[in-house]
Amino acid sequence: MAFEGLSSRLQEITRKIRGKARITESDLKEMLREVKLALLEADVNYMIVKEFIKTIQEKALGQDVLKSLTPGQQVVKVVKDELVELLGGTESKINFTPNPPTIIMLVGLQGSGKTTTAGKLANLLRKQGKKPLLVACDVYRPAAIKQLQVVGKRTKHTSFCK
Ligand SMILES: Nc1nc2c(ncn2[C@@H]2O[C@H](COP(=O)(O)OP(=O)(O)OP(=O)(O)O)[C@@H](O)[C@H]2O)c(=O)[nH]1
Ligand SMILES: [Mg+2]
Repeated sequence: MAFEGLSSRLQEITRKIRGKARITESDLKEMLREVKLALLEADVNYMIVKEFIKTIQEKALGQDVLKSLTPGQQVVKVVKDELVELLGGTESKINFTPNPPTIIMLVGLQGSGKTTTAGKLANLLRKQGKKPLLVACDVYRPAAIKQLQVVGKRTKHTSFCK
């Protein structure tokens, strides 16, 4: 998922609604439409976005949020709580072997994004002070080596090994 710009966009959307003394159902719909677009543009799966918006709408309408004294803040809280839930309430960590290298296996259907994820992981690990190595060993898949080079170059300082 590409989250660049998503937080500032959500901040902007919620800022507009937070200060409102009264929020109508159509204000809520308008805000949710903007949230939906922001999430879709950040590459979040359409079905997940649909479910996410539906849950927020149900919670906001069902719990008399709009009739509360601080509807804007309540709505923002509902959105925030759901977003935390969506992104995973728990954090998972990679277990590193005491004897490097740690080998990470990515499993997925063809074209599901394994190579791209390898590049993203390398980038993340490099930022954490690790020395990721992307090793292209697949000589059968067309252009697999070239693709890994391109993906790896984008992460700049990742070491390379053909
Ligand atoms: N929109 C979007 N596209 C992605 C994402 N991850 C990968 N892709 C694209 O999906 C296509 C396939 O990605 P790869 O990383 O090559 O997938 P793969 O699982 O390594 O594919 P194979 O090695 O052929 O099995 C590429 O065009 C990627 O740019 C993502 O998170 N969002
Ligand atoms: Mg691949």
